Amino acid sequence: MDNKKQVGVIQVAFGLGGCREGAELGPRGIMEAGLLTELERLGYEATEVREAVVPGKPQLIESPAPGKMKYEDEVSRMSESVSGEVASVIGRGRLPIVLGGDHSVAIGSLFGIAEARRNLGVIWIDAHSDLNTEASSPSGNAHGMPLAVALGLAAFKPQGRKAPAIRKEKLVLVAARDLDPGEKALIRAEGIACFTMHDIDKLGMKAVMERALAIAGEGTDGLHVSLDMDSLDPSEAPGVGTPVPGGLSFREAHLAMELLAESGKIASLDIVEVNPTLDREGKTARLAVGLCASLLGKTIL
Ligand code: 6HN
Ligand code: MN
Ligand code: MN
Ligand code: MN
Repeated sequence: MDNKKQVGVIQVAFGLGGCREGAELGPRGIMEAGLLTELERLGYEATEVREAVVPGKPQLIESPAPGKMKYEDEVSRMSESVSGEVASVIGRGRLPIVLGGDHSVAIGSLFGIAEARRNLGVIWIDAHSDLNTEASSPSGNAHGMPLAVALGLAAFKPQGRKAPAIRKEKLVLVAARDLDPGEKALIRAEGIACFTMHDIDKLGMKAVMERALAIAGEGTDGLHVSLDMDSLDPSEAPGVGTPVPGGLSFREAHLAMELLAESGKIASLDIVEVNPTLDREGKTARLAVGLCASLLGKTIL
């Protein structure tokens, strides 16, 4: 596996895939909460910081068409830049950390990573399943669609990239509690592993992560963790665009990261949906940094 002591941070200041303004300020919020200092403390050297090229809001905003992704062109250009940055960070033996931005930035990371690792395992930690296609989406928002795009189920295809980027057998959803009807039907029909909050309540996070690792971690050549900060309970992570009550506690989220770190299989990471304009004095951004540290090997003792 790659030299794990070098990382590349890719800032993606993009929020047009979500429904509220402010997610585009997420990367800056996370950096200001001390991500680089924390990485240095963990022994990561010469961390490289890059910025994806992201389009702003278009002058002329098309009226949203049913069955179409909102800001499709902007999402397309953003994805192209992010996947290029991610592929180049991996190409130089570094572990990519993609800072969102809304969760549509993961379209870029998944397609970029897939270039290097065709046999990718994915752990998606999120209140939502982000499996909407343009047809099933209630909102048209791209941040509800990245997994459908990566699985090759959506009409939207990233330019010049081979879909699917991931395999449904090697995808695990964790912390789900707000699924749209089309998403539920898809999870059942495709047999996608989904550990809901109900499962976490019943089994405990340790058992859930062991099962998740058995599904996504075995027979794959590296694990991608996509951490949507709305997986946490809004009392811990108020600064997100689509909060859903009944989420992960502070310790459940850290334990998940610690167990993933112990697996030794983590090859890439997204931290998304931090919205500093909705945050309370940087609480969500600081939690994001703490969780990233736990995932990259920080232990209590
Ligand atoms: N996220 N399922 C809803 C939708 O609009 O498709 C919410 C999606 C939220 C996406 O938080 O990354
Ligand atoms: Mn999400
Ligand atoms: Mn979410
Ligand atoms: Mn919903």
